[in-house]
Amino acid sequence: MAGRRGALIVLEGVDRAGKTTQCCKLVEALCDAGQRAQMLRFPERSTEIGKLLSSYLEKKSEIEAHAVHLLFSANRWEQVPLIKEKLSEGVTLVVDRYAFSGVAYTSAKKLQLADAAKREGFGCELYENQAFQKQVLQRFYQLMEDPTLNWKRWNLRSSHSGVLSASKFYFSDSRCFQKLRRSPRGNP
Ligand code: 2DT
Repeated sequence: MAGRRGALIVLEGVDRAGKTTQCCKLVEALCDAGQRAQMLRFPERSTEIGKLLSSYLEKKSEIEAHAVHLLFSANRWEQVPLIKEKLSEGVTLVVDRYAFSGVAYTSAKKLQLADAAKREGFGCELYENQAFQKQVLQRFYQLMEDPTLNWKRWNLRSSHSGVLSASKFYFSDSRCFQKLRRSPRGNP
């Protein structure tokens, strides 16, 4: 009998919301519970496309807005074989940003998360300014209103929100997160 597929768990939110920390904790907790779990993050900056994105985000190069959106998408697609392989092996993947960031950030390109702005490092990268982050947060709220998407939301800190989605695109079931029903979308 074929083994069970892993779950694809996506953590989304604005910059400095604490997604990376929560992803690490989740992977650790899953592994402690005897599950096979690994973390991925997007953009994945190690690839050629990822390097272009990194340079863009670090304000070292300029890329036209439509083109950069497609590069973010391509950066996810190039990881799809790996994602499919891992999930089919039964590894649960905890993903730090995915296609929802693509939607939220691209659609927010016009600008108060005062607390986030105060944190160390805020302002180093292209999108790290308060007004833009506010727009992004509004886009995430709009995405969360879609009843066909299976979002779970929790407050990481008093004024920050994280959003968690389970996508059906690459997994069929989840042992650890049975409450997370499949969502009908999840395109890279
Ligand atoms: P990190 O600081 O989490 O590395 O994110 N972004 C990300 C987009 O604009 N579109 C996308 O599709 C994705 C995945 C969000 C770097 C920045 O990249 C943005 C913040």
